[in-house]
Amino acid sequence: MKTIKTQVGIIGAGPAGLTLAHWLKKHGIESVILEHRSREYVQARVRAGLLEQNTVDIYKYLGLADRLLREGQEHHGVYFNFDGQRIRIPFGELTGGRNITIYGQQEVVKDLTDAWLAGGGALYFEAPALSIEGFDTAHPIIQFEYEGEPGVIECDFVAACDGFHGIGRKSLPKNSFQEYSITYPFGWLGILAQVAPSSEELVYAYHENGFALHSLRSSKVSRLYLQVEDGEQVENWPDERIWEELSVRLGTEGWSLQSGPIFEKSITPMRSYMIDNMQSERLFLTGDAAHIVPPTGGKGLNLAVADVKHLVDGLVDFYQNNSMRGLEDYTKNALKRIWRAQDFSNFMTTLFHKQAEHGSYTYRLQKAKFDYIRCSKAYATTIAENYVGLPFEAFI
Ligand code: RFL
Ligand code: PHB
Repeated sequence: MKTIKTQVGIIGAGPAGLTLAHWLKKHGIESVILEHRSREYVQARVRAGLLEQNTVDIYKYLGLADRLLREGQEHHGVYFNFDGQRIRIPFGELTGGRNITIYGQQEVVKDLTDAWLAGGGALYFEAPALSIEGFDTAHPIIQFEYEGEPGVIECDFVAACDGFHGIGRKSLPKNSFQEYSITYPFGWLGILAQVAPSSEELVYAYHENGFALHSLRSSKVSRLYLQVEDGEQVENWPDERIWEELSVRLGTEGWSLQSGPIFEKSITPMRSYMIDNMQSERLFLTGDAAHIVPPTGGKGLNLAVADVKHLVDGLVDFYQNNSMRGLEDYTKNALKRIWRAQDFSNFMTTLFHKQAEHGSYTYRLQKAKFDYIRCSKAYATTIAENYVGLPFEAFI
């Protein structure tokens, strides 16, 4: 049996786990990461693209933003389309200069993994954590498997950064938290295509056929999404149908969508989920392990990084001042932003997705919101500040 001793045992090498490990290292706190999947699998997993200002600032502070700043694209505004009519929300003017950056999640994961391993960090791939025990004592352990052999991490604290399907949440004592969730009756079909983006900034569109989003990854790669029926199969969406539908839904006067070879295609269900207690004694959950939001506001990865900030604050307080105070307040500190993101993601989702008959009462409320954003700087400002991400001071 392999036994590893460390200060913080981290489960999951997604954005949350990797960011936590780097940030702890910056404060001289040791950690070991276990990752269920292979390095290739994790780095090929196509997901987020929108990084908030806070997230980029954190990676700059951690010295992990060289490639992000070189290859990521800073955006100063976003387009909203409604029934073919387009408006632009300018971030700089409405948020005092805060922006978003488009940079693929798998690139973030690659940069953080490379830097962690290059710095001699411990990270075991294909090493699933099987159980978390003794977190109600000062000596928790994580049982895991590696190369067919059982292993144990003995640590001071366990950080479950293991995503929505991980073991972290299942390990919390029953009745120690309340769950909140909504399942939306639609999903997103997402594609990556070898074609220059048709818009320099993102376009979110409501159309009577459903929602569409134009995003991008580079000057040669576009990322696009379509609202599809719940339970829809990728096989029903040949490339021509996807381009046709994107073109119709995103269409606006004087603008046309360029198409190209599609090299990634997948369908994601849309749901909101969260728990109101993300910790128990010496076990802490961060990121998707504790909450998920529909991707319409681009918040999931950013929330994961914000959770990590609060957990690092608590752990630093413990190791520097021998105080559990910051750790005890971890959930309380993280929850305010999580609820804000739940609300904003729900707002964006219900504003842009087709939920009822075109022309119905629900549709008219959506249109009334869009018309109000168009003419009210105050309304546009609340959207812009949520979209680029509120500063940490906003939640104190
Ligand atoms: P992850 O990324 O799921 O990582 C968890 C890791 O834990 C591993 N794991 C285990 N390891 C060891 N032992 C076990 N027992 C384990 N169980 C699980 C898993 O293999 C995995 O590697 O969670 P994390 O780190 O919390 O990060 C969260 C983000 O991945 C997620 O919120 C975002 O991708 C959401 N999201 C977006 N977020 C944004 O901020 N901006 C966006 O633009 C954005 N777009 C999106 C998105 C998510 C999408 N999908 C596919 C859900 C677009 C889409 C389509
Ligand atoms: C993406 O580029 O993948 C992306 C951008 C904005 C969103 C969701 C996803 O709201």
